[in-house]
Amino acid sequence: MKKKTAVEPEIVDVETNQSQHLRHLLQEMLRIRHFEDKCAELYTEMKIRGFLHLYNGEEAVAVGVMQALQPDDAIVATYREHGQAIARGIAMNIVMAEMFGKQEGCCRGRGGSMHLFDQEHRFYGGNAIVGGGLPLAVGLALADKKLGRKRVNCCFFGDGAMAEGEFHESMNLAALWEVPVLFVCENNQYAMGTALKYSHAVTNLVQKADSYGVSSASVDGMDVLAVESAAQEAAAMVRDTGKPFFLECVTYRFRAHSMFDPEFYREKTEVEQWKQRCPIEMLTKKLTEQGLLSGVELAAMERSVVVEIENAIAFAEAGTWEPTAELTRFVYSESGVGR
Ligand SMILES: Cc1ncc(C[n+]2csc(CCOP(=O)(O)OP(=O)(O)O)c2C)c(N)n1
Ligand SMILES: [Mg+2]
Repeated sequence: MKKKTAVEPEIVDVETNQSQHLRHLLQEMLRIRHFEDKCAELYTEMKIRGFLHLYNGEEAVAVGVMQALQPDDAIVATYREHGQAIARGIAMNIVMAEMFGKQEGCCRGRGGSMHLFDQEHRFYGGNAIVGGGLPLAVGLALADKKLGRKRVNCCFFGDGAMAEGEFHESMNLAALWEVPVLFVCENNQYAMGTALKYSHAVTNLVQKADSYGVSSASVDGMDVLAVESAAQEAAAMVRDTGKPFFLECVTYRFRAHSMFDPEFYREKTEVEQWKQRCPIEMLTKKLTEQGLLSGVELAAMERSVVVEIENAIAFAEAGTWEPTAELTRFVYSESGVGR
């Protein structure tokens, strides 16, 4: 047998790496989709309480953007953030336990669906206030600038947030101070029951970034590969220049705004039309046509996702409620206290 020497170059099969990566993207989107569908069921069973906003249809945005981020980068999200948390790598067990309100959750069950937070993953929430994450991201970016750290602070927010004062103040300061924020607008065309055209005088959203002198791009948010490549370019620009960038991802939510929404404001045919461009189905089709995914592989992928979710539910069910004696803990900050 030929002995391998230290100087022999590694044979890297680029083709295999690429196809593995594509399958990884598909798997990540499937994990989010199934997680969300299960959460809807658990909500009707009253295992999950409070408000619940699901991400079905928008998976390509979180998964695509997350590929461009490094472990040191920070993420700020909205109340529709399960997808970002899962794609960032926060264990599904921990996310599910948080949804159940159990102590084993990432916020000891005190945050729930809308307030997922995880220090280790630099995941700064989960925010119930529309536009509330925007100034936080600018603050995080200002800290990076002051400390001379080349990091990206990625802020996800909805089209509705762009009608809020906080969006305009944050864009203005980010541009003025030249701080590294990647603004990612998830334009799903609606803010609750209000279509974009009823709340924005100018519906071309990138124009708003242009008006602050912030570089921008708009991408098909149903195409995970397009999102990934736009996000790679945008994140590289933010990291290299230390300046903000605005990325609009045009997407659509397949489910209602929250669990209390009869959806009187949109036609079923419109929803069906968007479902024709389901990000998961589009990538599955692409991989299958290119011979990179067989039916057996897809079934195995789906099975592993189902098992992961079942395990997460079992973990959450077996979790503990925080004792009432601890009710006032964390009301004031306690330094050095872990999760
Ligand atoms: C400051 C503030 N105003 C109003 C609300 C009520 N509210 C909750 S979600 C929402 C719509 C936001 O839409 P968008 O930003 O497009 O996000 P999406 O739900 O579409 O992901 C509104 C108005 C709120 N939570 N915070
Ligand atoms: Mg919206």
